[in-house]
Amino acid sequence: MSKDIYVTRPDLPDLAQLLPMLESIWESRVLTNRGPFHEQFELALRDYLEAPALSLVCNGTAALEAALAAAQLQGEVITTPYSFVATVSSLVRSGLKPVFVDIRPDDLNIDPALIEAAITPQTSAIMGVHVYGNPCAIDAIQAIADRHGLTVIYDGAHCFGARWRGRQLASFGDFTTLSFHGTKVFNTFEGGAVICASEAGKRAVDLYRNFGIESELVISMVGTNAKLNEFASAVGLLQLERVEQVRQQRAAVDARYREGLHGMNGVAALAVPPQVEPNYSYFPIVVDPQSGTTRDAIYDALKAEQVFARKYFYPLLADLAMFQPYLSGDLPVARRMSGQILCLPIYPGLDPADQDRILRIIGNLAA
Ligand code: T4K
Repeated sequence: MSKDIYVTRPDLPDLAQLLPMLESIWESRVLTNRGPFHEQFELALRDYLEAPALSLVCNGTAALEAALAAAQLQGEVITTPYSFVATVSSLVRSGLKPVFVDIRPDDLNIDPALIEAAITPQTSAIMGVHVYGNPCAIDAIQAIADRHGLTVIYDGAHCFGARWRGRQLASFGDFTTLSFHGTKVFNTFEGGAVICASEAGKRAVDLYRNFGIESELVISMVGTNAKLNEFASAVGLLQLERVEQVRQQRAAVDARYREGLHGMNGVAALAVPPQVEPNYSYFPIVVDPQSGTTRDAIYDALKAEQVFARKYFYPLLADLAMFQPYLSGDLPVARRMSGQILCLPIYPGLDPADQDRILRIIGNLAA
């Protein structure tokens, strides 16, 4: 019987390298609150990501909420229905009203041509998601934001290390949030960061993540506890050394899938947009239901062979009961694509023989 294969398998640094770092934590007893590994990791990450300013936080959801708080938004935020639930729940938890705008079928990101029609006097920001690490229409979104005086926030949970026009994708917008969850292309077990266009933005995130505490006697904003601890920071420092190696290993998996899918009937890999250097964080395929097979049939066939692909992102966020109050208008592209998408396993060390088996299972249905 073959082993279970999941959509991802976390990549870990060498334990022998981590142990001395743990010893130093045990020695110092500095566990959190901007310890030495935190400070080192924050600077190293800022440099690696070519970020104007960066604050570490404890996960990608906290990063979203910190960015929203730092931007001091009110009213409505235009966003996408095609994402992980945290994107929209962070808006609602921050007292903001999500306004859903449909996506483009080619990259599954918010459609800039539809944004302006959704702007009202209550709109304060546009929040796009660089889904699977593919860039939103950055220039078009910025132009709209400039015309209407809106803040631009990107949920960059998928975009670690991806580049667009030679520049780190995470470095665009007023704020970009990152996730270092165990399932992500760069993980610190749990973790995240907010990249800020300004030092003032970083100061606000720094305050927010530490209860709004300025000094022992001054607490100046309603904040939370969203700090990254020393263990995660030590892991992050080691992971940074491995980014390029991991990217290359993922690239090989990506290439093998693309070659194997070539010529299959009704099943295609999502294309990499122009001017993008991918991070290979996900491997989404799009299944054309007119072709005789369906996304769900492929999902089920893989599952029967202990391959656990994932329907990221189905169901559509706008269809979740808790977000129904915010649904206005139709979202035909997002609804259609969320029924056609399937993310195949991709991670360093995925056995090529297992990949070929996955391709054979798909090929049997997409003949
Ligand atoms: N914005 C976007 C666009 C996001 O995609 C996410 C997170 C966020 C914001 C929020 O960031 P965080 O607050 O999470 O930092 C997973 C992840 O939990 C979530 O981080 C991620 N997006 C989302 C797309 O996927 P699940 O519920 O599908 O994860 P789970 O536990 O089913 O894991 C998938 C597979 O990975 C498992 O079947 C086995 C493997 N796995 C997982 C974990 C956690 C392991 O082998 N080891 C592990 O430790 O949500």
